[in-house]
Amino acid sequence: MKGMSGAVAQKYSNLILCFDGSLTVIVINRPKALNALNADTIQQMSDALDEIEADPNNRVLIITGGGEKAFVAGADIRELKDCNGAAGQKASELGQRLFRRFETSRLIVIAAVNGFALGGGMELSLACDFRIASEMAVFGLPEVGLGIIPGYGGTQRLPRLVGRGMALELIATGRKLDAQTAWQIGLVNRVVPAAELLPTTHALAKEILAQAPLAVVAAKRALTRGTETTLDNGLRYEAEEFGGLCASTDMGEGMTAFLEKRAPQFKGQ
Ligand code: CO8
Repeated sequence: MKGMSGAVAQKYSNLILCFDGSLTVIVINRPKALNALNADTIQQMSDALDEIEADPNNRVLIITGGGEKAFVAGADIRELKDCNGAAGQKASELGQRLFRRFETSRLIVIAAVNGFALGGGMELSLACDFRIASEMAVFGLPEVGLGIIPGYGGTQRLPRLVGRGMALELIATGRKLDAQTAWQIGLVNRVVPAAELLPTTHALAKEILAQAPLAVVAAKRALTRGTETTLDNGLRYEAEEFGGLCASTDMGEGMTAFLEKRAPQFKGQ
């Protein structure tokens, strides 16, 4: 895989997995359909996540799209068009369950958005912890133009990220956004030239991996739980997490290393 190092596994027909120490990259790889998410791909992503989470050494996950054009161009319209009401609701719930797992996973999940991130593809990126975009990225939720609405969490996560007014404008018009505009409204953390996307995302992952593992997990958990409840509850979660970390070996190591003016050797304990 261009721009990636580490062991490559190709046991999934629609995904490529690259393992590089504690970092894993999932490449969604159906370039002929612009990586559209069909039921098989959703299932394979769920299986891959099981596999990645089962190894405690894995701590950061990057999700990106295969080929030159797309991150993910949405749910697979060929499959969707035959959905009746009940099947549609089930399909929506299936994708929602997978995407929710990225949000609640102990892994830090980064979307490296390399091209079209439309419909379910943009929704996938919204369920990641943050998004880094190539200059070629195009975001949009065009579902209302197909007679549906975002069904993989877009109506819920987009307003939480960019505010209700902006979210409803984007959803109700189905308008597409270039990467720079996505950055201006706070949808992506940064925009980089296409060739820099994976190196930048890897460098970010390495920065995270250099920190105390339990602290990173606790920070994500506190943020995720806290932003879904009242401030008082969130502050309680934060204090609980803080207290838990004060009992960790890595806290002793981090602070001792600081005082001894050396790099810490964290053990994830
Ligand atoms: N599903 C299936 N096939 C797709 C999709 C898709 N979402 N997007 C592209 N493709 C296919 C095309 O049909 C085409 O296939 P073929 O070569 O066999 O005709 C191939 O990919 C290449 O696409 P284009 O020729 O259209 O490429 P262009 O460069 O001309 O256009 C676009 C690129 C602008 C990305 C265009 O392909 C497009 O508009 N795609 C559809 C985008 C879209 O509407 N996405 C939203 C889908 S609905 C959704 O995501 C709902 C999510 C919630 C679902 C919850 C329940 C399941």
